Amino acid sequence: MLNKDQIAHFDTFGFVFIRNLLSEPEINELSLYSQEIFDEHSRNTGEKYSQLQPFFELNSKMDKFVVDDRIFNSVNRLLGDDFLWVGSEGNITTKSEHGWHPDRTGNENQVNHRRLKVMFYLDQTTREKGCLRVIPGSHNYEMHRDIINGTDAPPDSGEDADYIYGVKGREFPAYFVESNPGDVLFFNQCLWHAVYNGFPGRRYLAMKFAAKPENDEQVESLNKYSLSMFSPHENYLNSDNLQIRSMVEPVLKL
Ligand SMILES: O=C(O)CCC(=O)C(=O)O
Repeated sequence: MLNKDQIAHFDTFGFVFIRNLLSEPEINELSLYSQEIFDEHSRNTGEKYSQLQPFFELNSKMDKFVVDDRIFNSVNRLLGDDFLWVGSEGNITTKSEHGWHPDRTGNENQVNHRRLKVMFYLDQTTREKGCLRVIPGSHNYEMHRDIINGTDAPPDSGEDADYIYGVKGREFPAYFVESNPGDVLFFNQCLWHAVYNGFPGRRYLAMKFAAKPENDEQVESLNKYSLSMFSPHENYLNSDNLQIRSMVEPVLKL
């Protein structure tokens, strides 16, 4: 579980990156189960690269990672009680660049609604080779909006930015999340982030969560960005695991 300093890091900078959260056998197991899902998708569609959503929900062998204390209790610490399952992704990427963007934006009330992505990079990534870059603190509303106004993307277009304050995206000062298999990134989805120097076959998985929404505007934003969460996967709705059901059943009452 995250300690006090790690929580403070997340609160201030909008992310916390935990090295070696999963042991080598654990990450090998997660990679193996993920590959089973990717391979089945390839067999069914002929596609070599994939962006699959849902992902963890598809294979019950993955449940243990979702409810693992180091993950589940950390999410609880970051989002508070009664947090919700939003969904999950498995990606084999091809693009070498994914310009600057936040996954979620909106007004102050919506940006302050905590939505969290827990990311597992299955391949090593470095500054020169496709690591995620984040702008620390850019989940804070004022900075979040300032950056929107400082990019070359049309305001509120949702488009990725090539320039921020006139600086070319790949040159913009950032924190480089250089990841080795087993490292886990917890990040606020309002944080500005980008990827440069990506390579084909780069794999990452993500679990997505939201704090219990406190008002209609926050529910509206969940509807806008995460409509599929309102129809939770049947494997989760019918799960024997109480922790899994605790994250999906309340969604049906929103
Ligand atoms: O490819 C990655 O590492 C992250 C992609 C991204 O920007 C996102 O998931 O929002």
